[in-house]
Amino acid sequence: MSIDSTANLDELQRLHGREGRVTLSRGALGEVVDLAAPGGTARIALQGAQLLSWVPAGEAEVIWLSPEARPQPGKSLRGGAPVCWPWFGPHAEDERKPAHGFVRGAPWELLDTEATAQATRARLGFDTAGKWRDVWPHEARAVLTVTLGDGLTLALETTNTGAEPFQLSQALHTYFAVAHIAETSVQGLDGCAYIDKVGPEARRRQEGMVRFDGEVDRIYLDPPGEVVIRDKALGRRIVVGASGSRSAVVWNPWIEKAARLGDMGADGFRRMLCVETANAADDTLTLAPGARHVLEARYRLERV
Ligand code: TA6
Repeated sequence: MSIDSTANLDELQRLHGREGRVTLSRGALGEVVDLAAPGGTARIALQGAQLLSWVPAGEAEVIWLSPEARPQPGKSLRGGAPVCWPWFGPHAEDERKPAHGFVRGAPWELLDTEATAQATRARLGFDTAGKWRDVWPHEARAVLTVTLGDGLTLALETTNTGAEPFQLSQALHTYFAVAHIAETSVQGLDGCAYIDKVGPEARRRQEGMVRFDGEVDRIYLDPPGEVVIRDKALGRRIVVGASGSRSAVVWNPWIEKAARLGDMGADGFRRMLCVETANAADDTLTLAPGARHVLEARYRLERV
């Protein structure tokens, strides 16, 4: 459902709004759903089902959004948590197809919302329903459930609604806010094999923590458990738990690539780090007709 009039926005608010917990609005970032719960607040854009903000109670923003983020139809905002689906990165056979699939800049439907004593939830859906056949010759439904409680959970469920199996690679491409990338490190990947995408593609093994003094673009294979962003300057850790995933992407574009991207803002690369919960590379799945798969990322913030 795309929202193209104030009346529709009012209608959505009537259907899905919840006093003090779920609010729909339209502003500079397009149509957004604001969630509030005792544990904090979150914001999701209806275009791309893109998480734009998560602020745990009493804390500073956890999600990085470029100061130059401007809504454009068909394109995700730079930052937040774009949904890369039904493929991650460049298309395997046809590089003219959009990178990271075709739903991150497309309108999603707000399916329902829920508020309990502890949590507020919104579910957004996207159905290929034949409409995307020239880009992707399969039929599938994606449902993203965003649950805001003490932490924040993104669960992306894919169902093969067609008659043929298809390959699925995907990522919850979350941009986290950090005080300074050079004082940030990532723990939990020591000993993991990874595909290094900077320069000629190569397979390597992580030794110790991931640190940043240049471009990093890696697909880690089989991370053993939680991946932790240690932000020394802010005195906090962002803990990323996952299920339905056997790969994690760590990305910072650094200076030149950030300049090439053109929408990162001055020095934006210093303030962000992507840790993406994925099914990518060796972790690409095959989904049989009727089969479903849930990729889940669970975030919590810890003070150190
Ligand atoms: O996940 C890392 C990555 O695939 C990088 O290679 C990088 O260029 C990035 O995502 C952002 O892609 P985008 O298409 O949003 O510019």
